[in-house]
Amino acid sequence: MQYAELTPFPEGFLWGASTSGYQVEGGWDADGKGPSIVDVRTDFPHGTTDYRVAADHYHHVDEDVALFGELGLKAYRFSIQWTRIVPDGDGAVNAAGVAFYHRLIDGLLAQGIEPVVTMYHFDLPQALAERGGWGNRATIDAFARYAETLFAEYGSKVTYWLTINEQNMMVLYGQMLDILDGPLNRGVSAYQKNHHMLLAQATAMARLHEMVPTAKVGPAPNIAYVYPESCRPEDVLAASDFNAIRNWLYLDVAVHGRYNPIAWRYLVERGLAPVVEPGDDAILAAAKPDFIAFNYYATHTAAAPLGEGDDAPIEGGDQQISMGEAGVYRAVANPHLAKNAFGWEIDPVGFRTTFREIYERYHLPLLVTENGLGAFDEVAPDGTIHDDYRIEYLRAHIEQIQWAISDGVEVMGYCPWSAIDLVSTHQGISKRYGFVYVDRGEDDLRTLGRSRKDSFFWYQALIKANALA
Ligand code: BGP
Repeated sequence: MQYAELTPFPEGFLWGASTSGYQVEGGWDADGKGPSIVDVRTDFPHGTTDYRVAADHYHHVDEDVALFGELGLKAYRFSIQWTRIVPDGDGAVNAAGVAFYHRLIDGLLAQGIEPVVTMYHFDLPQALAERGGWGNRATIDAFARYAETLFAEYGSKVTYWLTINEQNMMVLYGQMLDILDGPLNRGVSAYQKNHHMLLAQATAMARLHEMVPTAKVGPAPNIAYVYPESCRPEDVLAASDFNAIRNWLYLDVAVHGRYNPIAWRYLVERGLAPVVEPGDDAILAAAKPDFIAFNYYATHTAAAPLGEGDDAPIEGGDQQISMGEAGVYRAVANPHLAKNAFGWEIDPVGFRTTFREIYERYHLPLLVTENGLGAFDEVAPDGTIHDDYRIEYLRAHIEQIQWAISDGVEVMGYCPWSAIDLVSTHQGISKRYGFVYVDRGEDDLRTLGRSRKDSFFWYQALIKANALA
């Protein structure tokens, strides 16, 4: 639909930016922090760094927050590392870890920046992984206790909470990217773990509402609308199946407290359905999110499967490169879309479609917690960083947010990935996303100094105007 005039961004729109704890902080064992599954990883793709130093935000926190203030952020979405707060995942609380996030949150509030806190972003405590990870129901209780600690500590300062980052990506690609619960637990079905994470999420949402009635909480999956390759009815069905398996499974449980029927049928048919214990349904049904946060990078495109055994799976998928599944759908490239340097498609209009689909299904306010362009940024001899390709990407996506708002979708804010350069989930630090450049290479830590990219000044002006120029 087209409009004579677009609706302006509302007053108080949360123009923000995002990071996650393990990808930005470094200080992986500082001040009593315990190891998480990402800290103990050794199998990094050739030539890419681990997470021990990352962007060293742990030691640059005041400088970084000052830069976020200068950028004019209204919100900063970050994650708390479970192992800073509870080093072994389920035991004593580490006061120094608690203090670090007070310092961060207080710094943000002093700059007028709303903290948006993710409780868990891929960094399961290694001690819990050694006791069965998400396959062990005890991890649900450990997460609930950790969440209660966060609410008791930060509940008076933080309004916006996110439960689990990209649970759907952990289930679909977690083993490949080593972000679910480590190599120790590969024998247990990812959908049993998923069920336990859904219970952990529901428990945390309900507990937050009891402990901090003014707080607002939402799930934070990666939602990418799936197009059919063509209007051939079989392609449309395949896209509908992949939408149910990739997207709606997670949001239906989070919002309605019950499994999506098509996704459930898929799980049963494939022998993947989790064991649901008495009482689980009531836990899922009792929790109600206040909003939906979602990460969006691009849509996917699906075609009808060729037939059991005939589908050649695409090798090496990730969050944005789907692999297809024999008998369910074939993953195909969308010929109408360009790709970034890492093979991820770029689809701003699909962003608007994704907003509309989510809003029509769930009728809850939407907060974008990730969207952005990974690229190999170059520093010019005078120290400037001309990331006009990133500005283009962000501009095109922000335009589509305004179209979605004009469509009547309630959009709370936009937190692109990432506030500052950080380490990718599987492609190192050279795949940069930030408004702020961090001077380090994969192996060479260099100065770890910070500089503002061109996108920093562009976003600063946009936030000030509360509008696209
Ligand atoms: C999302 C994750 C982030 C982040 C981002 C970019 O899936 O929530 O943690 O890293 O994608 O992906 P990548 O780091 O693989 O480039």
